[in-house]
Amino acid sequence: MWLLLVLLQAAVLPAQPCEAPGEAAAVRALSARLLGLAADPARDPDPSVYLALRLAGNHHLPVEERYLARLRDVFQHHYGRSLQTAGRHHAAPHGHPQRDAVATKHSTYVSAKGEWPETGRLALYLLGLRASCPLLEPGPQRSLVTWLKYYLELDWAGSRRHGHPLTSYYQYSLGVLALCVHHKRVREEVIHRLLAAEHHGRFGHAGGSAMDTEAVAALAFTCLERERLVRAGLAVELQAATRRVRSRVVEAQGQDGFFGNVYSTPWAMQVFIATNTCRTQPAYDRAMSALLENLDAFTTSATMAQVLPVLHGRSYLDIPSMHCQEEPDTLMPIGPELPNEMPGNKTVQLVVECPEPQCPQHRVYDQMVPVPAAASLLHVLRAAAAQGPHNFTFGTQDTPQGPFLSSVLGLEALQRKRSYWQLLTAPSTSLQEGVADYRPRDGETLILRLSKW
Ligand code: B12
Repeated sequence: MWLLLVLLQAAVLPAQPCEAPGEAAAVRALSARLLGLAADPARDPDPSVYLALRLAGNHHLPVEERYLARLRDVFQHHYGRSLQTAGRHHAAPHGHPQRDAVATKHSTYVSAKGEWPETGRLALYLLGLRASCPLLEPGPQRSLVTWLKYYLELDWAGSRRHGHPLTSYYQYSLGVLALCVHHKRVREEVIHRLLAAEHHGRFGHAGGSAMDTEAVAALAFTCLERERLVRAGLAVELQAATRRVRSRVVEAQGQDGFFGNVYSTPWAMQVFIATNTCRTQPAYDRAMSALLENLDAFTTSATMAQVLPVLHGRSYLDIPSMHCQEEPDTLMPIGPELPNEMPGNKTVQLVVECPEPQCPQHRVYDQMVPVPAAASLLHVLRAAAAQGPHNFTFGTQDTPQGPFLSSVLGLEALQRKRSYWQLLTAPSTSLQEGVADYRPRDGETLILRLSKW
C-alpha cells in the first residue's frame, strides 16, 4: 500500500526541480565571467560555452545571438557541403585529430585513409543548435545530422576493429546524446557498443578517470529511453545501465565530496538531475557544497562551461524541452579575474620520460629550471627551451581546453596510436590541469611522460 502511494505520487506530480544556487553571488559572477569571455571576438567560439549560456537561469540575449552566429560561421562553412559531395573527394572533412574542431578553419580534404571523425565537436554544436532561441529552421541542420551519423558509424566501425571508437567513448556518447536530443534514431548496434563498454568497464584510460565518460554515457542512455527511441527490451537495459552508473558515481564520491575530481563532478551531477534523483540522493547535495567551495578551480571557459549548467540545476537533457518564453535578459558580462601578483622566483625540476623501445634511455631530460614565482608549467617549458645548452623543445596545439602539449623533444604524441604527453607531479600524481593552468610550487618535480590512453 505504502509503495503504491509513493509510486502514484511519482506518476502524478511533476518532478521537482533540483536545488540550484544559480542566484548565489558567486555563481552569478561565474556566469558573468563566462559571458565576458564569450563576448571577446578574439576567442574561438566553442559550442560548450554556448550551451552553458543557454542553460543558465539568466541571459544576455544579444551576446548569445552573436555567439551563435560566430559558431554557425565556423560549423556551417565546414559542413556546408553534403556528405555525397565530400564523398567525391573520398572522405569527410576533418581538422587535425588532436586539434579542436573550431580549428576547422585549417581543415582540409584528405584521402580516405586519413579520414578522422569529429563526433564530439559536431555533437556539441548540434546540441547548441537545439538549445538556440528562437529555434532555428531544421532544414540546414539535416546535413549536419547526417554528418554526425556518419562520424558515429566511423567510430562504431573503429570500435569493432580496435576495441574502442576512433575518437573516444566520451565523444561517442556525446554523438548518441545529440542525435537523441534531435529525436533521431540510432542503430541498435551502435547503442549496444556503448552498453557493452559500460558493462565491461571500458570507459577509463591510463592516467585518467572514467567518471566524465560514464556520466555522458548515462545521459545518452537516459535520453534514448525517455524520448522512446528504442524498443521496450532495450529501454530496460538502458535503465539498468544508468542505475549502475549512478551507483558507481555514489561509490566514487571522495571525502572531498567530488565524484572523480572537481572537473568531472559537474558531469556526474548532471546524471542525478537528468534522472530526477538529485532530491533523494544525499551525495548530490554533498557534491554541490563541494563545488560551491571550489568555484575558483573553474578558471577556463571550457571548465566554466562544464560547471555552470548544474549550478543552475540543469542537465543536457533539459535541452529538448527548452522554451524561449520569458528568459530573464539581465546578465552583464565581466572581465576575467587578474592573477595575484607573486614577487620572487622559484626553481622547478623538469623531467621527460619516454618508454622503451622508443627511448632506450628511459629518462631523456632532467634539468632544474628557474622561473618567476607566478609561472605556469607552460612558462617553465618556455624557460627550459630558452636555457641552453640542453636543447629542450616542445609543441602545443590550441584546443577549447587551452594549449594541449603535443610534442616534446621532437617526439610527437599520436591520436592514432592513442599516445599522449601525460603531465605528472613527482612521484606519480597525474595533474588535473593543463600546461597553461598548472602553477608548480618552488622545488616541485614535474614529469612529462609519453603514455598510452
Ligand atoms: C578524452 C580526454 C583526454 C584524452 C584526449 C584524447 C582524445 N583524442 O580524445 C587524453 C587522454 C589524451 C587526455 C589528456 C589529458 N587530459 Co583530458 N580529458 C578527456 C575527456 C574525458 C574528454 C575530452 C573530449 O573528448 N571532449 C570532447 C571534445 C569534442 O572536445 P574538445 O575540447 O575538442 O576535446 C579535445 C581537447 O579537450 C583535448 N584534451 C583532452 N584533455 C585535455 C586536457 C587539457 C588540459 C587540454 C588543454 C586539452 C585536452 O583532447 C580532446 C579530444 O581531441 C575530458 C573530460 C571533460 N569533462 O571534458 C578530459 C579532461 C578535459 N582532461 C583533463 C586533463 C587534466 C588532462 C591532462 C592534463 C591529464 C594529465 N595529467 O596529463 C591531459 C592533457 C595533457 C597535455 N598533453 O596537454 C581535464 C581538464 C581539466 C581542466 N582543468 O581543464 C578533464 C576535464 C578531465 C577531468 N575531469 O579532470 N584527455
